[in-house]
Amino acid sequence: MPVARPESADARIIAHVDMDCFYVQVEQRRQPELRGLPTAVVQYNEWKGGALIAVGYEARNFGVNRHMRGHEAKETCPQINLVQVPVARGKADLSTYRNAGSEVVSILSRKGRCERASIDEVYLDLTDAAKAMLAETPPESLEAVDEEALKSHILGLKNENGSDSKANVREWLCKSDTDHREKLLACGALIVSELRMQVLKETEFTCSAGVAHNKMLAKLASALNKPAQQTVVPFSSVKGLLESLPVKKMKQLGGKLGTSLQNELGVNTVGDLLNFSEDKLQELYGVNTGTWLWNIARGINGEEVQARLLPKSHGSGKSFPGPRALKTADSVKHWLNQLCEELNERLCSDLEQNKRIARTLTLHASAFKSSSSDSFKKFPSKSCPLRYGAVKMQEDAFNLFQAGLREYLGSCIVRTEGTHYNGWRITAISISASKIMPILSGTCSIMKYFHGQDKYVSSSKKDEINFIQDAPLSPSGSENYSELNSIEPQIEFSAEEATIRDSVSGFNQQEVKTNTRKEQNSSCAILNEATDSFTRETSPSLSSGTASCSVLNRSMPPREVHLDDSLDKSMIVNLKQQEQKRNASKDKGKSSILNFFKSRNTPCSPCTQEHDETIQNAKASSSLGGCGAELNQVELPKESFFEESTTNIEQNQQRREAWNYRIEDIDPSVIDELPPEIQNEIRAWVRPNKRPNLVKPGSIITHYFLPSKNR
Ligand code: TTP
Repeated sequence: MPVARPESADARIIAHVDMDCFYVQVEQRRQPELRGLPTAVVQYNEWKGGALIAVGYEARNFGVNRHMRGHEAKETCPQINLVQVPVARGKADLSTYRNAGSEVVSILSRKGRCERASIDEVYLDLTDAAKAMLAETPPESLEAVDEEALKSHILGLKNENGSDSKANVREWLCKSDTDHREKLLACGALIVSELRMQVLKETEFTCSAGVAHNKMLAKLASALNKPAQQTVVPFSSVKGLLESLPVKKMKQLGGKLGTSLQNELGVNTVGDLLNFSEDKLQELYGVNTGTWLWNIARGINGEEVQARLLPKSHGSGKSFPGPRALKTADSVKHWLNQLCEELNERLCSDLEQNKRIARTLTLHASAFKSSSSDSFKKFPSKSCPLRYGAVKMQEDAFNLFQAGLREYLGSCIVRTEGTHYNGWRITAISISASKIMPILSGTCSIMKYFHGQDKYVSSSKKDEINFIQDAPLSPSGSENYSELNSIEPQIEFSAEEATIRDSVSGFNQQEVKTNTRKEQNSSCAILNEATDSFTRETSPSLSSGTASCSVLNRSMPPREVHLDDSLDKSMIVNLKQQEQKRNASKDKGKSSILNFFKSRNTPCSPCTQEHDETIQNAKASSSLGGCGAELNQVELPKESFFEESTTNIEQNQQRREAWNYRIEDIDPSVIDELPPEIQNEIRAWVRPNKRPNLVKPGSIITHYFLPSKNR
């Protein structure tokens, strides 16, 4: 939904920079012999030569467009060069393009606040840079104006395309008797042309840009003159730009809202909106949307450029159209494994390069049932706390799929294993990692923890620990940059939630050792270890502390654990506040532990053995109040606790750790539903002061949850 934001009275200088036929340029840089030749990038696929996803400007001159398939492009332009998107794990691998985008971002971000809006576009707030230029070297003082700046398109400038266009542009840029805002805009144009030249020099890529007083106008302008050009929108030209702009071309009006404006109000251009009062628009579309529509008709848009160079979520997905739809659990598992491998790689490199970790794993799918009246029912998205490591992620993703499928089919007895076809088909599936945050600085606990841990830490791991210590405290931004290969909806990250605690609750401490053996990727292994350590260090500030520390003796050598002096006090306050807030808002009736208890005796519990760690982590997170409120958690299967044996005390203890945080959140009515022999024990937990620290070997509850053969 669009959000109406008032514009500040002070003039801002905003640029939108968009790469030209980006994937084609990346391929042409890789194969310079393709430069200047008609070229397109095609998504691998045997059907009609695959789908075109990027078309070079030379090919566009021959009439090739992105809606064509490879064969049609060949017919239209026989000499076209079709380059296939790199493939990895049976699906498109966009890492080359992503990295190329990052190269550009690193250059563009040199002059002001930079927001990476997609794989190949950024917004820049150049207000400060423009003000500085105006104060130090105003355009009118320049002896020579850069050639690239002289090629700018200044909207509304007379004789813009005439023979003396450059002279006109020079005159506009260097005008001394104009208003302050226009002068700043001229400075912005000079800065952007310089940046674009720098991008070309350092990356060999061309880009186009729009320079205006707000994001909306800058974005509209950048598309007006492509490739390798820039367009400037003076205040006086805003009306002219918008009055003939088709309403559907406006960001956020391409869908239902735009259609409604067309069909119900006869609004075909943005300018047509000027015929409606703000009251009328509010009456029709609500206060917020009404005001937003009224604003955009006048070119008003107060949206800030967010300082964000990194994506807010990572996603990996694949579609299986038509006959390629997945019909068996085995095939779904196979593809989920591929997607998880890719996602895990990207998360690990994000961790390594940017010192960030993700907290939530979400699965989305599109499905249909072959014989059902509600065949249009949506496959529910499912989330759980994210655990690093491809194997764990694969297990969790498949559990999420099974949970989603059960709900989708609305059936209690669903076979989700093997090759049996159950009448469902999956036409697209994706997983995403969200709630990404920097690893907190302000504590050197992790460093301390690893000090002397050489047997666990390779040299590269040591580097990583260093950056863990150096990482910034707060998240780098609060808005998503949607990756193009991801089909997930973007999940908002609230800066308010900048705590690592919930995320680390998802890491199974028991697996620390095995991770270092099992996981190939050192970053992930180290993260599991590091975050375990972090849990132990930070928990005391939030709960009693002793319980969280007790696990130290298990998988790691003993060490002194204390709340690090350098742990930022404000962070602790912040964590406590969040804890209280979550406590207050939590819907007890929906806590995952409640689900667990409920599912204990329901016939809907799945017959398949689901991995207990997911459940454990999901439960831990939920009981910690982490994501539970907003996530569609996996229903907890009874089997998750059935695998325990009485000798596995540490494991029990560990599970109890997770419960300990929020045992008081258990709805008392749930306890009443339990068999009397375990009610007392649960009640003892619920009374914090009397809560035992350890599950006793002979604990009734341990027996209760054991498989019957072991009872
Ligand atoms: P765009 O910026 O939409 O287009 P473009 O850069 O190819 O061309 P233009 O000069 O007109 O801006 O997309 C950026 C890249 O994203 C594009 O090169 C390929 C990729 N992409 C897809 O993979 N699928 C899509 O549907 C679209 C639109 C783009």
